[in-house]
Amino acid sequence: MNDKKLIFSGIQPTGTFTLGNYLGAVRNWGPLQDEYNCIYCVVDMHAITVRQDPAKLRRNTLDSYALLMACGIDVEKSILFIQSHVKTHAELNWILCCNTQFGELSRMTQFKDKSKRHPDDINAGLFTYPSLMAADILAYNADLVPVGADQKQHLELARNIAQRFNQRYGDFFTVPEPYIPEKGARIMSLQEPAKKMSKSDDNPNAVILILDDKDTIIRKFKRAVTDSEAEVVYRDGKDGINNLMTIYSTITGKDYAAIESEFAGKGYGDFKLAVGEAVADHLEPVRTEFARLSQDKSYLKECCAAGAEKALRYSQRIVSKVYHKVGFVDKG
Ligand code: ATP
Ligand code: LTN
Repeated sequence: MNDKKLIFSGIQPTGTFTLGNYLGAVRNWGPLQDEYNCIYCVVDMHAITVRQDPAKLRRNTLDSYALLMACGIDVEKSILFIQSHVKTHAELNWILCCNTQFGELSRMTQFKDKSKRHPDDINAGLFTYPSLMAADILAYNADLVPVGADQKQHLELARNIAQRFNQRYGDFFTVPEPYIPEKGARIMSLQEPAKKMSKSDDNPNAVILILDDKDTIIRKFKRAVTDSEAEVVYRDGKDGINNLMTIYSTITGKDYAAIESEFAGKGYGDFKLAVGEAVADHLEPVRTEFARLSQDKSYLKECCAAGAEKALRYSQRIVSKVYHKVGFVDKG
């Protein structure tokens, strides 16, 4: 490759992407392609840390791949692949698991949250999820990882794992930096604005899916939980309105002051409608492109195969060196 810095990021195929996934992560991935070497991954191995229906997971994985393309990832510029297609992730995961502490994993808030949500299936994969995420990143020696704010803790752990490995075996891994957007890094649920918007929320009204049609998007925004005042201002304690203002600001590029004056003297109804329309119009091209791409399954599969081959070639070199460093006998 060239001397540009390397970006790596991943998204779970646990359903259609939400507006949170889009604004916090995926929307930023496309524009990075010109300045960096980019590697993006649909992390199906992470998805099975919670129970998945196999047929649905298969469908969601290919759909997620197509959605990433529809959101602007160009398979000619970036490497785009499915995690389970590239065996180096699982191989490096084991070694990194042996360099991750039980105590570190126990402190992960995502593990605590998901254990609470699935008390009957607190499996070892859910616990070691962050080691696999570190393997995804370190298998390419990525410099930067663009994610939403909720992934900051996992990334800190990936950095610690890299540093620990480097101390034990000699400097080898690049210690990756998080790349978190200033605005949109934490989009909240429309129904419980103190909670993050999440793909796996059971309440469909809490979540805008990026493939929702215009009427659905507007309806969901109209029902968004706000407060009993009637002032469109960004202020502590107004979680619902703050969230809508963040969404509107991220989509339109207007700052909070401009939004406040645009809606001065108007009610929440007008504001919610404006947010809904702006979001729906912004997402329209993504929906159209997804519909086009998802009709051509054989093209998608070709892209997946080509992406996996490139990812394997790249990561194999790094993981072979790791095997040697930890003392595994070379195959010769
Ligand atoms: P799940 O509900 O299945 O755990 P999720 O919606 O949290 O999934 P992930 O696949 O875990 O989504 O995350 C993909 C990317 O989207 C990550 O970079 C994550 O930080 C980002 N992201 C997820 N939710 C939000 C949100 N509400 N606001 C901003 N970014 C988000
Ligand atoms: N844990 C991430 C998904 C993920 C990821 C990664 C993100 C898996 N591997 C590597 C960045 C880099 C999440 O979004 N929940």
